[in-house]
Amino acid sequence: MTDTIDAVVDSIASVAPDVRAGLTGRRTYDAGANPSGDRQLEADIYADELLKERLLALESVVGYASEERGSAVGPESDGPVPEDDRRYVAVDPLDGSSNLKSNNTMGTLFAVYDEPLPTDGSALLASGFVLYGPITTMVVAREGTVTESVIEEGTRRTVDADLTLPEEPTVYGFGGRVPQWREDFSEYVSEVESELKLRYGGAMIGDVNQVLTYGGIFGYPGLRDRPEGKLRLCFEGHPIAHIVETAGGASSNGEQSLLSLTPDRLHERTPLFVGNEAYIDRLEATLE
Ligand code: FDP
Repeated sequence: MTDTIDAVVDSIASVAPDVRAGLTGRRTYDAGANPSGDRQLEADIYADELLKERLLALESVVGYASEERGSAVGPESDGPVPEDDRRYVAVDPLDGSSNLKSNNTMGTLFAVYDEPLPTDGSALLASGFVLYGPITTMVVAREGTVTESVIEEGTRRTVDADLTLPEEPTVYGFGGRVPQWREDFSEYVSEVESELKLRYGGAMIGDVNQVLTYGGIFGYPGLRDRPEGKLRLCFEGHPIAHIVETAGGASSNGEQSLLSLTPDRLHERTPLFVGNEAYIDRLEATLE
């Protein structure tokens, strides 16, 4: 199992410089929309193709699901992979890609499962993300540990072998337009904003990485006009919950851990909250 996960992580690290280099010149919207109805940038499609090719070239990866595709795809020729060795990878090729136009942070998010998607959070073996910030970093959660590396020429150099959430939280960021927030959520936010400092950049990975670095809470709530929220359980909810929970924090859809949820559909959305446990507990206690 570890070998396959290593291969997936190495493969994503090695493709990261190509994804990053390909962003220049792909900042315009393509004619299409992804299965969730979001407009696609040329960069979304480019990153998705690169990741699909590299990941499906790995022997044990028999399924590739992406936020940019309607359904999961497999390798062109089926190798004789024993059932126990089969791995299924879910990828958000460019999370926060609307930040490309304004040249702000975004990233690539992935999760490795031992069951075909959609499936529940307990089938997650590893998860992680690449962050295309001023430098390119990678955070990976597996076997109870979160590591942070810097990616240099496609290779990882570990900078923190045991990343944990700081005990003293500092920052918060919440998505969605304020008039669309529900009253109970607004009540919670007014408490949080008197205690923590606002940091919202518009790319979930960038905003969650601030929480991992400084402690606090990130959330994209269910809205009055969109009770299911914006973010997707398989591609964003499960992996980010797995990373934050492994780093000693907590996750929630407002009621329970995101890892305890089983999606019915590949592109199902969910309200999403991650951060220090005390803030998640208070959130769950405040939301009706
Ligand atoms: P984007 O649409 O740019 O891909 O995945 C969806 C996402 O970004 C998240 O990364 C981000 O947290 C959220 O949407 C931002 O939504 P708002 O524009 O509503 O703030």
